[in-house]
Amino acid sequence: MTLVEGIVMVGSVSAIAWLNWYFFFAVPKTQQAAVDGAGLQEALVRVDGGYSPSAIQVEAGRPVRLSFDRADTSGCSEEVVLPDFGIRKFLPTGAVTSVEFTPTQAGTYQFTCGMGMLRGRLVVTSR
Ligand SMILES: [Cu+2]
Repeated sequence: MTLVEGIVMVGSVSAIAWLNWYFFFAVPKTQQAAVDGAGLQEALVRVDGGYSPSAIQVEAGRPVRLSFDRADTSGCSEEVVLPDFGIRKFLPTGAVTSVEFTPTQAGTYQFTCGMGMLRGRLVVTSR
């Protein structure tokens, strides 16, 4: 094996290890949604190769507005899906698109891109 081949191999192995860690073990930072005077729970999620923040905490029984600010142009992120709330929405690049719903049950609900590759979580706590 040449030196270059060795470097490529070590590089590939560490890239694969990092990807596995990133997708399966990284604990997303949970952000508490802001609550306005009317009780609406709002969070702004940046969409740029992933969701940031990727975990949002809200309370059950109050309306939620998630606003997705899509910065990237990859086809992957052009849709956001919240299957538990029956929501599938197109996100134009460079725009903020909001979805509104009211979670009634505490639990953890996923939101994903149209293909289920990008993932975020909505953590619903009981009041
Ligand atoms: Cu995707």
